Amino acid sequence: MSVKRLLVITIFSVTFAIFAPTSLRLAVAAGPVHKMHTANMKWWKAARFGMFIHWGLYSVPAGVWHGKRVPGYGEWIKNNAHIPNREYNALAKKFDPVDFNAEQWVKIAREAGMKYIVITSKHHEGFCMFNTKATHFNIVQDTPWHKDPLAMLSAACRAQGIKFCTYYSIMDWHSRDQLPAHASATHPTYNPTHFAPGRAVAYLHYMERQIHELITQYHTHLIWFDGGWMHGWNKPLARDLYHYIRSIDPTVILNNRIGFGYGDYATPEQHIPPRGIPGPWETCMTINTTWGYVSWNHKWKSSALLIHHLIECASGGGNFLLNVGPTAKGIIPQPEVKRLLAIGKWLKVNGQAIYGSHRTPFDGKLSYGYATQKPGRLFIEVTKWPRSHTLVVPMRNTITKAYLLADGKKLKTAKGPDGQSVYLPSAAPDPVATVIVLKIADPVRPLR
Ligand code: FHN
Repeated sequence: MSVKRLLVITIFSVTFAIFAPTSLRLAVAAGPVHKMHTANMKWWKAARFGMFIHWGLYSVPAGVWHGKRVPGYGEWIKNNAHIPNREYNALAKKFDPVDFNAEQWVKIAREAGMKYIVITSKHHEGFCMFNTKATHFNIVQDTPWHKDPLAMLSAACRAQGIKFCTYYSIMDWHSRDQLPAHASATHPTYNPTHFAPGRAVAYLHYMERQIHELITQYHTHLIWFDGGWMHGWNKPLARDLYHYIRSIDPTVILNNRIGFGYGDYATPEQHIPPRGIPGPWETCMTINTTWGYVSWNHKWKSSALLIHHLIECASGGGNFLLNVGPTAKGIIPQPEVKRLLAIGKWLKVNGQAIYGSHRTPFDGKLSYGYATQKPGRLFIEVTKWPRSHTLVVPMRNTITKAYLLADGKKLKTAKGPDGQSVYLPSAAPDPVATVIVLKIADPVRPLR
């Protein structure tokens, strides 16, 4: 590994996440993962594409407080608009997601080609989106709806062959065990919180009760921790939590934001590390520029860009966890659904190049797109159709067969000084990304 790459990785691991009060900062949290991996990473590595769901009380104000747009992520509104606890808690009485339909949400994920769902069971706001005995501040007890969306989603996932997973924030703006950065009756700033004196272990036990519920009630396949930058979260606490989870169910996958080197995979956020990073990793990303629903945020990424992002993740050996932010009524916004279905349509034709694939064998960037591979096959995802209608693949291997993945149409090839040339049709069959399959007898021997 180059010194530059090592430096980048080190910076990732140190930058767990630092937030300015009303920030829209893009946190990065990648870095070394703990030696004790769960043995159960196989499905996750093959999955490549998952759905992140940020849904909580924050979907009620939807980015507007006292008639004013609040800049920043929707799920940060309690912090960013400096909302006192009493006022924020009252939002629960207005949270009535009568249009929620678990089967439909899971169907959208399935049709998008996603293999797992990670939903916020508790975000920084502290509101629990599941039936917990550890606090009444939860969707079943505190809202007029009185239902448990995680139970319904977990069942729908099981029925539709999708892995059900949960997000859990260590930082908690509601808990009495944590104190806000700047306490004020009228204008508090929560982030970053710190433990109330002597309350760290009590809070650890609260978390353990809830994690136990997530594992035993909902059979979460993975726990996606976050918010570990709160002051006081330390290695002994992370270690205890880690071993506690392993003792209940050693197959549960954990992301690395439990902190201090624990966890199974790295989690770059809102960016894709060029050509990936060593070890398992997953980029999480928003479709617009917020995780939680914001009624006035319409900065949608195009379907083409999202497909390119998915390919780039797979090409770097990583997963892509793409977020949706449902409304307070329980609807996944239409612009998100539209994009997800477009990705699903592309994956229906080209999924072989993505699911269960391995990272590119090439160190350098390919001018015309990306590469992924499986034993005996190299896939080239062409995102920039070359004007010369020729791909030069920088490898020594002889190609035994070349064809378009979409329709099996054979392509001519020839050996040249810079590698293997593949002769393409004059126009790209798929302007977003056309996949070329190259059959080869041996593992790829790159020229650069
Ligand atoms: O602060 C959160 C943010 O709201 C969102 O949940 C993202 C998703 O990865 N994680 C945190 C920032 O790193």
